[in-house]
Amino acid sequence: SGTTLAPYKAEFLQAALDGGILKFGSFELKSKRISPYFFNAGDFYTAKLQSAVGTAFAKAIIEARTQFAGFEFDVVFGPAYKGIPLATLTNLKLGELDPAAHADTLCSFDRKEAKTHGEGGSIVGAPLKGKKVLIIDDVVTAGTAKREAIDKIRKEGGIVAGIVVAVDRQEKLTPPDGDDSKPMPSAMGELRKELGAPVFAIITLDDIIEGVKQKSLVSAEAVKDIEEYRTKYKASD
Ligand code: OMP
Repeated sequence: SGTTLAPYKAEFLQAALDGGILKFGSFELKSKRISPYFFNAGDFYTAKLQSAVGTAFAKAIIEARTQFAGFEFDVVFGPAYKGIPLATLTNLKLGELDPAAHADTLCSFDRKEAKTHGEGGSIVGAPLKGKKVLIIDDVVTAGTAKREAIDKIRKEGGIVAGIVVAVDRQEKLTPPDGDDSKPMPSAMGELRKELGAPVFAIITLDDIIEGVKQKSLVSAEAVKDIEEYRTKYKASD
């Protein structure tokens, strides 16, 4: 039952499971929610996994170019720290997979602390001024980390052309009164509305559940825990 994942999504999920990047257990998130799964993009540290993650981002972006009319960008930008290798690998693979469109696509990242000597500034790589910038990052839960990147890019004179992350956890935002039982939209959905630009992921929580069920890669108990978590925290959009 259910739909089959696109090959690039299934391959990415398999690589994340094989590499121990996607883990099952009990994890406290930045938001303090206790999650039965966690995706750690910092663990893509073998050549094979780096190739897999760069390829998956590049394919998701190439696919998105066919989906969203007018989606174009000059620079792929990775927010420090975890976004830095992700953006670099993505740009490398974009150029390899689609040289006609991406052989000259630019890449840059930010410093956590602005440098006051030498070349100075807080951006390393391609300058952002007047450029259309695609943000590449690991995971979106509440979207806080991505908002910081948007502010930084705008301060540098760049135009945010979109956001692509490895995993969209599809969780609802917490309302101001803290009542998590209320229906609420997702961080990805809110960012999409605010930017009026493509905001997408290689895989979503729905894809993860679909994929692990079809391949029986994960214990039935872990799948049940994740489905319960999805029911509890799933966003309304
Ligand atoms: P938000 O800024 O709330 O969207 O949280 C996203 C950040 O949380 C990521 O950039 C990670 O630092 C961390 N995180 C993960 O890396 N993987 C997960 O599966 C979940 C989180 C998280 O804490 O929500």
